[in-house]
Parts: sequence; structure tokens; C-alpha cells
Amino acid sequence: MDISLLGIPLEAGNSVPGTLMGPAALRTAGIAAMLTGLGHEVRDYGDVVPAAAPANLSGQWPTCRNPGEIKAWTEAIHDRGLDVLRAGGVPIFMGGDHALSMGTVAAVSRHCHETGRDLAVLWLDAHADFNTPDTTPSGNMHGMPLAFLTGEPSLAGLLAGRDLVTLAPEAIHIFGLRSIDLDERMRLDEHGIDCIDMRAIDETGVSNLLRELLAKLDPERTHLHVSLDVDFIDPSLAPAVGTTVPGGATYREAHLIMEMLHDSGLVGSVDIVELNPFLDERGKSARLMAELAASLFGRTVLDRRPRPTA
Ligand code: EXY
Ligand code: MN
Ligand code: MN
Ligand code: MN
Repeated sequence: MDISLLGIPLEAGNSVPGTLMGPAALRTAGIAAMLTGLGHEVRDYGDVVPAAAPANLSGQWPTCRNPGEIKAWTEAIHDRGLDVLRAGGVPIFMGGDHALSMGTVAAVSRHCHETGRDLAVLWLDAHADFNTPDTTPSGNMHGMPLAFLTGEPSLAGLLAGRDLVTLAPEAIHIFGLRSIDLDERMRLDEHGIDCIDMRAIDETGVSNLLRELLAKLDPERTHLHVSLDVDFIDPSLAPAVGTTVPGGATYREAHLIMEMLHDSGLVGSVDIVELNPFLDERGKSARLMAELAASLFGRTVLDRRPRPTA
């Protein structure tokens, strides 16, 4: 399979500096070599460089941190992401904080619209990232991407002139939730977003929950975008993230999800986000994220995919 790497060294969406080093850390962890070792053709498109930040937009988004930078990044990420998608292959968007998904998923949604595919999004995250400028407790726009992508009017101006193809709420599936703000929870209920929290995972098991989701997706028409936030995983395994929440996914739960996604054949694009090497322990989080990417693209002990009938 052709795999495209695109670095997105964004940290304006959060308040802990360091995610700008995320793409470099994933490259240093050997993500490309792991994937070529599995027989894939890997092309590294380098890093997104945003246009100069527009004039200060704090007047337009007074409760948000760095809105001008986020707008400039979102537009640049969307444009480069769409180029990479149109070139074919499966992109791995390497972040950078989760605000980057406003650009990447907007590009994927546009690409799906162009190619007649149905977009589904699996959001692996301790958080819902569904806040708006009115509900945010922090002003950090990495807590808002899903609100933007589902068409939150107060955020529409972040992607001027690109005509966002908004996501239907039923296209979104959040796994790993264990930290939601009160207003955010109300909004999630109002919009009917599919929320799988850690308690559901504890009680039911990731394989049953993921199998149930995958069974709903039409393999002929679905483009599944996976947005993997480092904080989905338990901080004891992946400390390199500014928004750690105890009680995350285990090493095997994370790999099992990737292995089942690989077997499904549905994954068309990936975000790996929130990696902050400044908070890492000798690169262990970066290496884990690269290994999870390898599991997503076929690094498994036994090949369980159905054999083609003779
Ligand atoms: N819900 C909190 C906020 O909006 O500030 C925390 C968001 C953390 C977002 C990280 C990317 O997942
Ligand atoms: Mn495509
Ligand atoms: Mn997130
Ligand atoms: Mn998170």
C-alpha cells in the first residue's frame, strides 16, 4: 500500500509547548522504516508550513488562544492534506496538537465528497474535543475540532473559502472518553454523537465495541478516518502529552484496535496527534505511536484477514 507522511508541527491549539516537535519525534522513532519494513511504499511529504498568521483575530474569538494562528494553520493543513489525498495513498498526518484535525478531517471530508465515499471518523481520545468558543474552559482550540467539523457556526470562519463539507454527527465515533466538560456533555447528547467511554470499554471490551462499529460500515463505500490522540492511551505507557488523564487504554487494547482496523481494510487516513516529546521518557511514547501505526498497517503476529476463495 502507498502511505503518505505529512508532518504538522502545530502547537498553537494548546497551552503546553512541545507538540511542534511531534512530527520529528515520530520520524526519529522510525515510523517510515517500520512501514517500509511491512512492504509499503512510504513517501514523506515533509511538514506543513502555514501562511503568515493573519491580523490578530482575538476580537473575533475573544475566548480562544491563538485564533489567528489556528485559522492560518487550518487553511494550510486543509490545502496540503487535500493535495496528499488526491495524490492517492493513505495519509498519516503527524501532529502537532488536535486542532490540526480541523484541517485534516476537512480535507478528508472534501476528498470523500469528490470520490463518492462515505466518511466515518473513529476518534480515539480521553476527551470529546467538542467544545465551542462559548463552552471552552481553557480557550485551547485543540478542544474544539469536532465542534468545528460538525458545522459549529461560531467556528466556521477558521476555514475561509474552502466550503467545509460538514460531518454528520452519526459519522463520528469517540472511543476512550474519560474527561468531558459539563456543557460539552450536553452538546454531545443534543447532537447524538456516539460516545464510548472507558467504562463501556471496561465492561464490554474494545473488540466487541469496535466489531459492532465496523459491522455498521459499508466496506464498498466507507472511508474510515482514525484520529489517534496520545492521551487515549494510559499515561503510564504514553506520558508525552499535555492533557494526560489516568485510566487510559492498555498497550494491548491500543494494538488490538489497530490490528482489527487493519483487518477491516476500511482505514483511508490517520491523524497521530498531541505527541509532546518534551514530556516523553526517552522516546517511549513516540516509539509506541510509531508501533501502533505499524499495527494499523499490518504488523501482526498472525494474518487473520479472510483468505481469498480459490
Ligand atoms: N475539554 C478540555 C478543553 O476543552 O480545554 C480539554 C481538552 C483537551 C483536548 C485534547 C486534544 O484532546
Ligand atoms: Mn483516496
Ligand atoms: Mn484530542
Ligand atoms: Mn485528548
